[in-house]
Amino acid sequence: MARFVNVAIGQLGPIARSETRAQVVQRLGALMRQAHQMGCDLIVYPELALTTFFPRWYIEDPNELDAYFERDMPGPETAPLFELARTLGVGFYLGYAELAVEAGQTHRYNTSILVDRTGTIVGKYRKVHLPGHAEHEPWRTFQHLEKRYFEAGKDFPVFQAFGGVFGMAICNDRRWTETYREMGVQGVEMILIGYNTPVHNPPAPEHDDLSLFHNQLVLQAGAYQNGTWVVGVAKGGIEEGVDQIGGSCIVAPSGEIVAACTTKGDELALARCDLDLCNSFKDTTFNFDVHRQPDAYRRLAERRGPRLMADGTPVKQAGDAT
Ligand code: CDT
Repeated sequence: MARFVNVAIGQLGPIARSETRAQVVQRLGALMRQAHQMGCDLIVYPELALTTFFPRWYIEDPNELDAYFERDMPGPETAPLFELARTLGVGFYLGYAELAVEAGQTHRYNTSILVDRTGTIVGKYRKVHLPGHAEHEPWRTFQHLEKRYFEAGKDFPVFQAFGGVFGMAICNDRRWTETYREMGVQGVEMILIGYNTPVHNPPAPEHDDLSLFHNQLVLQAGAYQNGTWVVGVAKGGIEEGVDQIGGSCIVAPSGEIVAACTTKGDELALARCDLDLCNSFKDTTFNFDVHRQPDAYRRLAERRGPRLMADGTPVKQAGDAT
């Protein structure tokens, strides 16, 4: 039996700092209703989809910072979205800032969840590749303080859902080959990725004109090289003075874009995704069991880069005293 999943991109335009959770959940619900009318099983929302992208500010008041985080999921303000999902029979991916108390300790993560058509959470992912910086850098036109506000997640789990194998990633994760491959070796068939990407990257303004190209490049390469569907969803437009790219799209396992948004506002784009299309790639060119050579890739897990081992100690160079 064919395994089709009707997927909707639920792209968002800017969320103002003053916008309440209730107002945002209304917007998410409106997109979900439209997606349902068009026969969708699943809608994918962006990273940190419940608030403005607050890591652009250096926030010193802990109460102000914590107000951007969810302590419960669903919580009082997000429960209506879960109820709507259950009523309509539409699942969703949602990115949000998570405040978790684990063994008496408070942790903060940049998180996404996968919710099935009964409104039940079937997967949670915590962002691994946190971009930006940890200290206030006033020279920047805006901050990118993810390394200050979040702890990094530890792995890339996959989940049985919607009749297939699903994985999640968040924004900067999509630029890293390892993100896709970690899920590829677990047989992933669809990877859902929300993002907030400013057009301008203060340390590398020479990349600004390439920001949409790089978005497509990594989503398409990740899909093809792992024989998986990839769904990338933006929060786009000018949010609190920062211009963020749109470019949300659904990429087939062939690497081809099969649906895309054309604006930088709240917008749906849809595709009927056949999960069995993955097999054409997973059974041939990218049959990992036949062709991968993990023994030749050991440095990937051992080293962080040319100079440091994964634990942060320096790489021993030939000739170094032992
Ligand atoms: N949110 C997020 O991860 N944004 C980063 C900005 C990095 S600047 C190149 C991204 O990778 O889009």
